[in-house]
Amino acid sequence: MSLLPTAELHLHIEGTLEPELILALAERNGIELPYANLEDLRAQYQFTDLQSFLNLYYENMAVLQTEQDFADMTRAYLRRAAAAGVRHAEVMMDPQAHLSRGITLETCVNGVASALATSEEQFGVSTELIAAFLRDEPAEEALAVLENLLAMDAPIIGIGLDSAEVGNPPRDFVALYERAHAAGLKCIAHAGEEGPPEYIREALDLLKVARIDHGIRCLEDENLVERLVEDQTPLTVCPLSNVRLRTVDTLTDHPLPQMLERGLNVSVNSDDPAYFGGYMDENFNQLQGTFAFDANQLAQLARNSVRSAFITDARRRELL
Ligand code: ES4
Ligand code: ZN
Repeated sequence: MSLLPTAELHLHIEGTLEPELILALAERNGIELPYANLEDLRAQYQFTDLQSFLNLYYENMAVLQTEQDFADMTRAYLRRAAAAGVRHAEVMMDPQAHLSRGITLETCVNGVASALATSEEQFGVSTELIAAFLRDEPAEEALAVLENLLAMDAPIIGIGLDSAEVGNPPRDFVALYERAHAAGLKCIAHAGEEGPPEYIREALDLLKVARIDHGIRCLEDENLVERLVEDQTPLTVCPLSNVRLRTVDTLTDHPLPQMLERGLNVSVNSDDPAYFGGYMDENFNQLQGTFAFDANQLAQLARNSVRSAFITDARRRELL
């Protein structure tokens, strides 16, 4: 299958840390990992739900110590994304996951941002950076980190909300999002991945987000679906992620075809590709193998990603 030119809108840069790079950075930084070798590490990648993945995801971040580490991880993603047909990437990072380990905001932000800055020239992939906040940590902490990002004039275009969803509803983060809106930042949030449709409503009504990350559980609420169709709210769906985190049983059971059919503005994204079995191209390949989408459906998915991106109309025209 030929590669579709796409925008990747739902991507956690820490989720692109491949096992080989984890071991190389551990070696470079003299960090002891609880795994003897690559095979041992790879054996950990069997998840039962979101939390079981997050445990390993946060643990593996221990190897990220210097700006160079963050830049190397980011550059590896951009190279791979370009090979997967991605032409524009909006990259989330989790500053709190690094601050809590004693890594400064400057180290993690500048490291990621330095690789993003050369991406268009190096890989033909335009980029934006989004700071995501951990919903299973106190909202006051998130707000303090946002203030620090603003004070250092961090090159972020927006904010997101991620980590363990159930029990950590959007309504707890109203002050954070009010601050972000006032600062002119774009606002997105994970909702309806493991959490109920009500969380999608809260993200829209209380946080006033422009996009929903995942959103697949909207299908349980007919009124919500109608609203999302009417407003053409972008839903950044991650098929391989949903399978690996057992949100759906198998790819065959994934609601993406149904979502497309209903006229929802859905795009395909890789989420944490080093953990979930594939980058953008592999997501499309497996969707194609499972659902045999026709050219129109494939083009619609690619077009949805471009029209939902935080880019200028000029760049949008280049990509459409
Ligand atoms: C995440 Cl798949 C997913 N869901 C929520 N938070 C996350 N952080 C990284 N990947
Ligand atoms: Zn995600």
